[in-house]
Amino acid sequence: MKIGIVCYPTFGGSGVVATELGLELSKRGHEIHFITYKQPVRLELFNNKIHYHEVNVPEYPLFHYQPYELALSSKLVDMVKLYDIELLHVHYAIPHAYAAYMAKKMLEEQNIYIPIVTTLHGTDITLVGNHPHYKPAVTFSINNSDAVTAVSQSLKDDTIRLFNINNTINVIPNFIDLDKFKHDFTECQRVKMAKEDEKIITHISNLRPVKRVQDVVSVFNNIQKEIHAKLMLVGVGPEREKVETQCQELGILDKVIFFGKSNEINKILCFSDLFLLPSETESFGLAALEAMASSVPVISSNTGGIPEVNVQGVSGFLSDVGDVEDMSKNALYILSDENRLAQFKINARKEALKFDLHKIVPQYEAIYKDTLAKF
Ligand code: GMT
Repeated sequence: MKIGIVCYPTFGGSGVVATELGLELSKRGHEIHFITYKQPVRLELFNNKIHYHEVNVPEYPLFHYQPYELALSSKLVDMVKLYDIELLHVHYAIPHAYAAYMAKKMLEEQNIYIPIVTTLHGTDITLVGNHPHYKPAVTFSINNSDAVTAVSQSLKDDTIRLFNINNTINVIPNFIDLDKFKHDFTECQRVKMAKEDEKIITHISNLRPVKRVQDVVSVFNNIQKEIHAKLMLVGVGPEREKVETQCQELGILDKVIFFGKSNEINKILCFSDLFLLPSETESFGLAALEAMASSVPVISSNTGGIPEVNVQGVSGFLSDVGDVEDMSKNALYILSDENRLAQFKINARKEALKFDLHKIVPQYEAIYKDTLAKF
C-alpha cells in the first residue's frame, strides 16, 4: 500500500508512535509518505520506501495566526496526486483529521477518492479537543473519518463519554520495537552516571503540568532519604524552572540531573532502576512502556490508560493521582531489596513483550485493508 502519515514530528508519544509505525510498515513493503512541518525526530533510518514531504506555511504579517491546516490540506492534495497515495493515516484529531477531511473533499472534486484513518492519542481528546472551542470540529473529524483507532480502551471510553460519536472506535494499543530497548544494551554508561551503591530513578516527559513533575521530585526526595539515589529528569517543558527551585529548596539539586531533550532514551533507560510517571492523566503512557521494555519497573498513577500498561505488583505499582506517600512507599519496597528489584525488572520486560510491534503493527495493516476494501 502507499500510505500518507501525518503526525506531530516532535518528541511526544504520538509522533514517536507514528514514526515507528511508518518505519515498520516500510520494512513490511509498504511505501510510506510522512507529510508534516518538520522531519519527525525519530525518523533517522531512511530507506527507499520512506519519503518525507515538508509542509511549508508562508509567514504573512496580515495573519495573526498562520493557517497551518490550509497548508497541510493543500500539501496532502498535492502529494496524494503526485505519489498516488492510497490512504491517509492521521495521528491526532486536531488539526490533522480536520485537514485530511478537507483534502479528501478537494480530491473528490477531481474524482480521486482517498480514505482517512484517524488515530486518537489522548491530548486531542482529554485535554484540548474537549474544549468547547474545538469540540464541534473534533467531533466532526472523528465521525467523518473512514476508520478511527484509539491507543487504549480508556481513551476509547473517554472519547465516547466526551463526544457525540457515531463512528466505530477500534482500540490498537501503542507498541514498541523491543530490539531498540534491549536490557543488555552494550553502550550502557551507568558508571558515568552514578556510584555503584546509588539507585537511578528516571522520569521522561515534556515537563508539562499534566505530568506532575513536582510529584516526581517529592517521591524522589522520600526515596533518597532512605537509600542512595540519583534522579534523571529527561525532557524540556514549562515546569522545568519550578522543579529546579523545588529541588534547590529540598537541598537535593546535586542529586538531580536535568538531561534536556534526548533522542536516545534507550541509553538513559538502560542504566535506570525505577521509572516514575505520576501523571494527572495519560491515555497510554508510552514512556512507561519504553521503561518496561528496558527492564525498568514503573511507579505510576492509576489514571487513564496506564493500568493497561503497568501491571499492579508485577511490572511496578499504581497509586491515586497525587498520592506521593503511597508512590514513595512502593518505590522503596521495590528498591530496598536487590532480589525483589531484580524480579520486578524481569517482570517489567516480560509485560512489555505484550506490546511487541510485530504483534501490533499488523492490526493497523488490517484496518487499512478493511478500510480500502469498503471504500
Ligand atoms: O503525553 C504527552 O503530553 C504527549 C502526547 C502526544 O500527543 O504525543 O502523548 C499522548 O500520546 C501518547 C502516544 O499515544 C500516549 O502515550 C500519552 O499517554 C498521551 N498523553 C496524554 O494522554 C496526556
